[in-house]
Amino acid sequence: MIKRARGFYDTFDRKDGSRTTTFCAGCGHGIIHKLIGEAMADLGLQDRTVFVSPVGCAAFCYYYFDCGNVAAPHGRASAVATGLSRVLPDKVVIAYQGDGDLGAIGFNNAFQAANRGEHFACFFVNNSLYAMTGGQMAPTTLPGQKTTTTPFGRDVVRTGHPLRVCEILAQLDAPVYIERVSVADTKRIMQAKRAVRKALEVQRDGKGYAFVEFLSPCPTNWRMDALKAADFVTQEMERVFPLGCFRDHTAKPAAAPSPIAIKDLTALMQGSEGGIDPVPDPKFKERHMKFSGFGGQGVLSLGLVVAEAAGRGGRYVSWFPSYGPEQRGGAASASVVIGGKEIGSPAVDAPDLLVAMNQPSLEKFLPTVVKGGTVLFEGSVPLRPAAPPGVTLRPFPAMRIAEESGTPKAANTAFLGAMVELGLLGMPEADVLAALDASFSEKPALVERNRKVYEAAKAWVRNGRG
Ligand SMILES: Cc1ncc(C[n+]2csc(CCOP(=O)(O)OP(=O)(O)O)c2C)c(N)n1
Ligand code: SF4
Repeated sequence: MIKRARGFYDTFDRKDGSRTTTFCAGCGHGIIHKLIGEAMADLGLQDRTVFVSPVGCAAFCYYYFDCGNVAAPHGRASAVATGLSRVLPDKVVIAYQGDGDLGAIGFNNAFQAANRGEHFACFFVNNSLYAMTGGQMAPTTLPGQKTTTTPFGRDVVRTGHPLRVCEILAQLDAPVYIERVSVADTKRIMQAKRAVRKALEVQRDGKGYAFVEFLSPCPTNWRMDALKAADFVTQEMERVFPLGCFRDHTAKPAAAPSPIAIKDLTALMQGSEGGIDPVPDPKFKERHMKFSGFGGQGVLSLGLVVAEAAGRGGRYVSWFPSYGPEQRGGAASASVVIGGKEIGSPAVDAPDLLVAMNQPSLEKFLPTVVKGGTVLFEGSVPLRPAAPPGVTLRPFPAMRIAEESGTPKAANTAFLGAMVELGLLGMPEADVLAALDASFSEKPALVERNRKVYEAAKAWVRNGRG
């Protein structure tokens, strides 16, 4: 009977219940997985470990490792590991990334995490190309190496030189441990084993950032058998990527604290004042709202105030911003979901309430509003679209009211007043006002000015003009 590797699930039920991995024969990923699993188990870290899987041939790490698992988008494992290690400072966090994942699309994420000295172990698998997608050139491809996108061999004049990630990270002050190893033969695997263990000990002891690069064969895309692929690693790859330890500060006595270890996640989620726990209310019909306009008009803040007010009333809420590349002037929107139970998705594709503060957002989102829904839009827009069947259109001169009230930038607050007066929010006004005031906690001078705009908007609606 084949003994299972330590640190792995008994059977890979997330895959197919078997004990076989998805890796090709002779692939380095399988060896590296085994080294990590064993070290994690031997050091007694399994219950404390959160493993971040990348995109690439190792995308399915969560099939195998018997520990906490999170899957990251392509190139983002170091960013996800940063978040995890900061909110869960007592955990051991591992990011596992390929050379396409870390060296190309995710290089900046990985580099900045190393530079900040984030508290996780980054295991970097360098097989010199993008394996999962069929063997395209990666930043680590050797000069002259043939890949599907460099069929005549990598030409460094056209495509640059191989990226030596260990050497680059070794220029940074923060990393505690950096080593390049290989899994091409038994002797090298034993060194790799020591490196994996050391990187995990750095995590166990809270010392900081550890990085291990593995030179790893990919027989399939190199179009070689396993033995030839192992030779390619030792004879070709090692010439460009010399093995060795580039940094070892592990003997330093003082453990460095995580950059901003967030000790109490609950307190963070609830805000510094301490929040209100949501109250389950199965009868409450989930609301979907969209606040949209130009960046700089305060649509994101408007959504935040509405979400905050609903939260103060004991509802489950989500607030999901979306903005264009421009800081000012681009399209921006905030999706707010308010529920009586935990919210499945914060995305709002079919709002029952739309606030549109400009023409483009009105035109963009109006067709998405559900039957029975309401659209409150800036009355000065030049073109009034027709209302879709069953949708109520309400023009509202928010900009003029804000201007006449002395705070032209507070058109978003004018919309808030109008929504309350029209009964569109379905929540106590006291919660809305508390949320509005709280949104200016760092600029108290704006509280009264926004209240003035808010009251003017309500008066405008009350006087029958809404
Ligand atoms: C955002 C995004 N862009 C592109 C892809 C396609 N893609 C999947 S895996 C991969 C390359 C993975 O290469 P590497 O990180 O070297 O891992 P390997 O497969 O070699 O283990 C790419 C480009 C994707 N999944 N997501
Ligand atoms: S394609 Fe290459 S990296 Fe991917 S599993 Fe096969 S041998 Fe491993």
